[in-house]
Amino acid sequence: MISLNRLMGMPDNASEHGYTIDHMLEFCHWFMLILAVGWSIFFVYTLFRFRKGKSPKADYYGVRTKASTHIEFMVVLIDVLLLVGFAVPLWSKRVLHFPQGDAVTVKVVGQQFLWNFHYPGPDGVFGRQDPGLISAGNQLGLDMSDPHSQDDIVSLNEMHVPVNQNVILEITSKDVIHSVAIESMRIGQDAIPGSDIPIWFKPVKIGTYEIICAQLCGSGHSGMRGTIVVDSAADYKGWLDDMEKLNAPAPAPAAAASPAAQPAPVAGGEK
Ligand SMILES: [Cu+2]
Repeated sequence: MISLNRLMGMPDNASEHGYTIDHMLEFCHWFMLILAVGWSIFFVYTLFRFRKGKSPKADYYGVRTKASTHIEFMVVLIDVLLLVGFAVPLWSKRVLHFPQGDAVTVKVVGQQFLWNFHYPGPDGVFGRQDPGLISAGNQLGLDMSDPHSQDDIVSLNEMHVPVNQNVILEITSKDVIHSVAIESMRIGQDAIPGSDIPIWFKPVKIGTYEIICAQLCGSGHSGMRGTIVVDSAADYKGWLDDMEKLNAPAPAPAAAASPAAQPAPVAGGEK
């Protein structure tokens, strides 16, 4: 059967739950197509049926038949079914049943015009942050005096996640409202300053996919793109190890040689 989702340019699904959304969208597209064709035929029919020579005097009530009442009832019934039977249960599963245990948690911080992806590092604890410490080399204001901050990993515009493992994204923004949209994972969520909003998914296909900002956020909005790389478990670990080395604080120089030594910038923080 022809896939209307694909004809309309939807990228292939790469998440565990995505097929349920695809089924619903596919059904909606076919339903809308049938409605559009049906109403178009009806419209052409009315042009002939109520032409000038045949038309009765215009009134406020029109012509009602049993068939038109049945069609209206069917449309309402299908709309209610879509909402109550599909959309609400799907949505409640996304927001009420978060995975526990082994999920990978990544903080996603939007800013004009890039994405910061913040990992807790080997200790599994996100380090303390302080907006007062934000600088060109420390985009997230990590407080390096906190031991938990020292192994944190920050990646710009590139997020890595392991395949077949639940991923929780905690989404926020540093400036204006942005919106994380990962179409291949069939998820999206606004990034709102002052709010940490979690969403989750389970990637099931290794590959590289696009992350876009879906909320007009300023002159560089169209360039606010990132990538999500779904790795095998081994590749994911390799990437984390590489990033850890890149993010590691530089060895403290001799006090006499450089009295004004600053904490090392987080990786990629100079873009
Ligand atoms: Cu944006």
